[in-house]
Amino acid sequence: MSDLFVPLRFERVSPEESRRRAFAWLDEVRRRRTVRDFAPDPIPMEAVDAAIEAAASAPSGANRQPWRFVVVRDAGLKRRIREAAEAEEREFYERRATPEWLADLAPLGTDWRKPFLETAPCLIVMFRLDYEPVRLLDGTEHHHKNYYVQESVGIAAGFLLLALHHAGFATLTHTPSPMGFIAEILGRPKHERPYLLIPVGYPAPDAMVPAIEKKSLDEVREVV
Ligand code: IYR
Repeated sequence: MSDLFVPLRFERVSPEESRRRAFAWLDEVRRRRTVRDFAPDPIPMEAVDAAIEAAASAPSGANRQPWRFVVVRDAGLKRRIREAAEAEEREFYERRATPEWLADLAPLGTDWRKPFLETAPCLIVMFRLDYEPVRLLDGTEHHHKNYYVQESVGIAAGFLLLALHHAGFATLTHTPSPMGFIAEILGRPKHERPYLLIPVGYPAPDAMVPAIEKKSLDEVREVV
């Protein structure tokens, strides 16, 4: 056998154990909420790094791992990101958003103000890499393509949100649009495209969340 393969490490558990684990996990996952009010308290950064490693273990097209995570802790950078995001968001709420879109957002109580971009002790900015530049021997640059980038990065983002939740942190999946300003402020190379901005921290002691519900199993799943 080729030594390009190694034995799978897999623990097969009983159906009862699967049921127990699945419901315990469901219970934990359901307690995750998107939080918009953060405490300024610091969080243990080794735990954030472990969550990023968990995210980076996600499956990806041809295992190309087309992502990059930038952890922003610097107060000056957070302020610049907040100012630029609020300018874009103002434009969105006051001009670009359709009435239908604004009506859909109303239950969430959001507006153009984004204080959490400064309050949260850290912002994880996820970038998608549609290709990676490779310098060839003749000095020219080749763009090595990545595959299924949207799918891959979406899966990694899901891993990240749950890993951070499991570690005891609150998160917000924030997508100011357009997001080009983030790459500029963080001085990222042009093959890195901003994908998600995830403030991470502890919730403010008086944090409130919208009273929204998830669709029931019967509404989201069919068995054929
Ligand atoms: N990006 C804006 C608007 C917004 C859009 C959606 I879709 C949301 O689920 C939430 C917000 C903002 O962050 O306020």
